[in-house]
Amino acid sequence: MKSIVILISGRGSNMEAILDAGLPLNISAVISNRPDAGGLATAARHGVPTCVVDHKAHATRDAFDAALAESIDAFAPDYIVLAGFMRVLTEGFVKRYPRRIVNIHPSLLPAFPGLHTHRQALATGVKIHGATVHLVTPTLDHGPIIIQAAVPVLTDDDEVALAQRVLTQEHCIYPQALRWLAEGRVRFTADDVVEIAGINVSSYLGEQQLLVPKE
Ligand code: NHR
Ligand code: GAR
Repeated sequence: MKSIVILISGRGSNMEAILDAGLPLNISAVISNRPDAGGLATAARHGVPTCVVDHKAHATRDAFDAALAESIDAFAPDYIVLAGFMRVLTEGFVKRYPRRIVNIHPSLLPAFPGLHTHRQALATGVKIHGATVHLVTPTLDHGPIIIQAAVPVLTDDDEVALAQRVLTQEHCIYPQALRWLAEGRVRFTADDVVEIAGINVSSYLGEQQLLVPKE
């Protein structure tokens, strides 16, 4: 069975969805860059080893990423799973784990990379928003896309309401993406586009119910 290490910075609801999904994966550890991350207690409750690599204890991004890599490598995971992990990783770190770092980003990439995606979506006036699971490359939020989920933006939405609607979908698509990785179904075309062996992802997405309000 393949193994993963999950990196978090906060609440850890995506991490918990992954722990609860019964995936055919060994979850070797949860690592947080913040000692006060709520997700650490949740991981411990699930019996998963935890550790903290505090970015504030390191003078540079290179020093933090070196310490993070050392902690990760002790578990020798197949994949590194970013679940609400809030530190941009250096090119050196990303290149150490080619196609082995996965992230969930709360927008329909390539729209709204970076931070405050729900605020960006509301300010732009998009009517459809969502979340993306992708592989991490040195360019922030630009790696090959594994799965996406869409939600409607409703007239009365504020950032909190929209974030909650997206988060519900995140908890569904992240375990699904990791199941495909666990099963060895994730392939890449010559252009680095992801294909899922044996699954038509479009039909999978077609099962989602977008709410279209009546007149
Ligand atoms: N690193 C690389 N190289 N590539 C990606 O695609 C990455 C990454 C590291 C994290 C997650 C990401 C997201 O899904 C992610 C993807 C943090 C920031 C950020 O600006 C941006 C994007 C993401 C995560 N962080 C600030 C920083 O200075 C700190 C913000 C904070 O601590 O609250 O690192 O959106
Ligand atoms: C999630 O919405 C995740 O997509 C997002 O932060 C939230 C973390 O929640 N990630 C980013 O914004 C990365 N920059 P969680 O800790 O409860 O999973």
